[in-house]
Amino acid sequence: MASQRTFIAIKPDGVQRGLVGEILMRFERKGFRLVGLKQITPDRALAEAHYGVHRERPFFAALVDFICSGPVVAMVWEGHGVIAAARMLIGATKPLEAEPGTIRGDLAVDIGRNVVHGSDAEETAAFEIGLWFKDDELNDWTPADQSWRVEA
Ligand code: D4T
Repeated sequence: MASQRTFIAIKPDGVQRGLVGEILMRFERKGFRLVGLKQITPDRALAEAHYGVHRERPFFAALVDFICSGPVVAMVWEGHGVIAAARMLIGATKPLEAEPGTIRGDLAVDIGRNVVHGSDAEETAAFEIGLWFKDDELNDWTPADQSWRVEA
């Protein structure tokens, strides 16, 4: 399994509800490594670019308003299979259908307030990381206990 990077964002509802530590902890405990982290209140251009694929959908305007409504905690996580694994940790888009034990299954009830975003594929991960982060904001590092996380 190859090492990958994915873009994860704690949306304004997660920040307002004081869930930043809880959400971060789930990725950290799983064994992934944090290579980028910042808090940013997105402007409309950033939010519209991020959700550009949904431009024609009826919920687009409300979604952009929501994402721009307050601070977002933007992160890049790295590890073996992290893109799909992060989506599993996050759970289904509709929180009432998300499995207990997932972030949305445990912490959210409304699709428009589903607390966290995660890239859905390698292409979107590369696009979203480039959109939210400059290269020099990302850290290449190896945890000292790496051999206790993955077999060589
Ligand atoms: P994100 O992109 O935020 O990780 O969510 P998902 O990947 O799980 O889901 P998505 O792209 O289909 O939706 C993006 C974003 O839009 C909100 N949304 C979605 C909404 O408010 N109403 C809707 O009907 C849908 C489908 C929630 C997530």
